[in-house]
Amino acid sequence: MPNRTFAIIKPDAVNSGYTGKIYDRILQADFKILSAKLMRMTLAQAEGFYLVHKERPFYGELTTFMSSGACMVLALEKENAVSAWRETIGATNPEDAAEGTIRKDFATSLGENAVHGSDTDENAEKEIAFFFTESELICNQ
Ligand code: IDP
Ligand code: MG
Repeated sequence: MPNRTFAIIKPDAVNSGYTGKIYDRILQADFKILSAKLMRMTLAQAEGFYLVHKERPFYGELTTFMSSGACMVLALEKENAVSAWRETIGATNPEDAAEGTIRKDFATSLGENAVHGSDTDENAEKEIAFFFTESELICNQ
């Protein structure tokens, strides 16, 4: 049974005009897009979304960056969606990301690394619910 993951095309990538190219990578990797929206997070939303990183030294930098401009949030579906999407995006630091991954091709730094991907099925469901209502996940109906 396919399951779901949550993705963000981050402000650095949207601002650089990579939204369409990253959308293509999502489709090429056979993810079904259950929902997608362009939005700009408030600082409070970014702080809530990344609450798990609250104690990390980069929390302020990260939440300021994530609320600095437009991003695209997406709910994706595929067999083993969480690990499949993390493989598609590559390592957190683009310098360590494998050839052909989104972060290798579009990210500029450890902080501004083009895309987000959930790390577990449980977090994927929480993250999808943070930005989407069930009725917005239109392909799932
Ligand atoms: P992930 O996005 O690959 O799951 P996490 O460790 O969960 O990586 O970190 C969340 C996000 O925080 C990263 O994608 C990146 O944007 C940012 N980040 C992680 N480590 C650092 C750091 O050392 N400095 C600045 N930003 C960081
Ligand atoms: Mg993470």
